[in-house]
Amino acid sequence: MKLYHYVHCPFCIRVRMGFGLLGISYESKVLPYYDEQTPIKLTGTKMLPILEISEGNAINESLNILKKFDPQNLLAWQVQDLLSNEVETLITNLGSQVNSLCMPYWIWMPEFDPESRKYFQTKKEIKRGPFKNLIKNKEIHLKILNDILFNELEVKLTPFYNSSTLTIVDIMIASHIWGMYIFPEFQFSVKMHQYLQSVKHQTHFDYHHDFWK
Ligand SMILES: N[C@@H](CCC(=O)N[C@@H](CS)C(=O)NCC(=O)O)C(=O)O
Repeated sequence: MKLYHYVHCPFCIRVRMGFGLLGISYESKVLPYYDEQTPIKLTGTKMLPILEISEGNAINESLNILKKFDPQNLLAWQVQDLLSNEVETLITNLGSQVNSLCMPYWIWMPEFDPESRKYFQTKKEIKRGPFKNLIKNKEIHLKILNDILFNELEVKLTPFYNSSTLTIVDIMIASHIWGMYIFPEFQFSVKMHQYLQSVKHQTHFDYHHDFWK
């Protein structure tokens, strides 16, 4: 099987983490961001992650991909079903701040060649405004992010989100905030860092693996 993904993409990280925990092996294919043709040919939409299960059989949507490969419910999907509204709100709020903070830095990682950088920045600036302003306003985004991390996330860790063992919800959360590890000078609290490292350990996750193969 082939997983088409972007290294920075939280939804792609979900699948990489989930497959790591489930012990599912795949060929990793990092696509350049400007490549519209490959995803459209595979699923009809320019959206990753995409899993090509076999020739002519490809699926997208991170959670659907993971569900298909977890018949034993090792990711405890009932926790996500039970908390779906709460988790969706949390992830949307976290994602909004993480994207505003990390997008201007993601584009300087090796995954982005000049053409991809230009494509990404042009597309994302339509929604978020000039990246220059995001950098200028980073203290505001950091303050909001830290408040959410502390008040809405840390308090729910027991030591996983509303659970004593890791569930799909932890993969959804960790993949969405992982990008902050590359944000200059950002530090997670000790508890948050331990939580993320625990998710990393159990999912055998290696963020930059594809750059050093
Ligand atoms: N609901 C989808 C969301 C996937 C998604 O939003 N992927 C983004 C990257 S983070 C994408 O492919 N964007 C393409 C683009 O903006 O050109 C999932 O869970 O897989």
